[in-house]
Amino acid sequence: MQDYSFDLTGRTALVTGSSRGLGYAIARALGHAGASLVINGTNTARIEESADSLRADGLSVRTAAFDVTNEKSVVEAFTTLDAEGLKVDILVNNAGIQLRKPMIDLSLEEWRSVIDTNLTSAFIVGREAARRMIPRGRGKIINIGSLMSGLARPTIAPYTAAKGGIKMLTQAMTAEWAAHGIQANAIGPGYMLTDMNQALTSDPQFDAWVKARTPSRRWGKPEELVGTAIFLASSASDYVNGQIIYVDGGMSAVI
Ligand code: GCO
Repeated sequence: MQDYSFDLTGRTALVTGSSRGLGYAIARALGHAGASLVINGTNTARIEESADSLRADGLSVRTAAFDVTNEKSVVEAFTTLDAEGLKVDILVNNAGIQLRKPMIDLSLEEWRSVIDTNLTSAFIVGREAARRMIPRGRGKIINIGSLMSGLARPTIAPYTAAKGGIKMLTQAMTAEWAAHGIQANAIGPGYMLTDMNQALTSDPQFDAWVKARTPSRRWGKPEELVGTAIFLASSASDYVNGQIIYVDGGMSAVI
């Protein structure tokens, strides 16, 4: 009988941008579901610290410090994992930044830094992972999109464009890789209580707007997103492909 469980035992998961926030929460949950972890970031000290706290939780963790926007360092990181016989079965493209500024005041460099980190990175890291998953005939790719994969608000244009791109990149991955046994899907977090949203949660007006605009009348907690990640990383989602699952308290469903 084919295993359609949520058990990730024997699988290895690479989560980009996983030293804190949503990435850390997702990595921790995949670890507790049985996966061995490769956590990533650019700040070596910070990912070592995060790795230690995950190991203290009894999880098997390896760190991989590389810049997801730098093609050479991504290729080198995967070559190092290959040399150690480490196969990435599950890739979570989570690394991302936010920049809040009216578009007319935005420089091309600022635009490009957000697009590179939030979109191009998923192509670069996704391509390296798929080059290894395709010969194995199986693999899971989970791209972290956003409510902004389908909706916009003022002052976050590059982020919105990148997250919209993530939704369609996910579908493009499905179009090219599903026949090789890869499932590529996305998650669209709503307004979550993360460091990235610190400036918003501490703004009483914005806080009130989120609570009024969200059908669940509250912000989401990172832990409320990880179940969806485990589902999309496991055999339970073997026939789910090219989808985005919004975890947003109903915000994208209701005007
Ligand atoms: C903002 C926030 C959002 C959230 C999230 C919502 O400035 O509106 O940063 O972009 O982070 O993406 O899904």
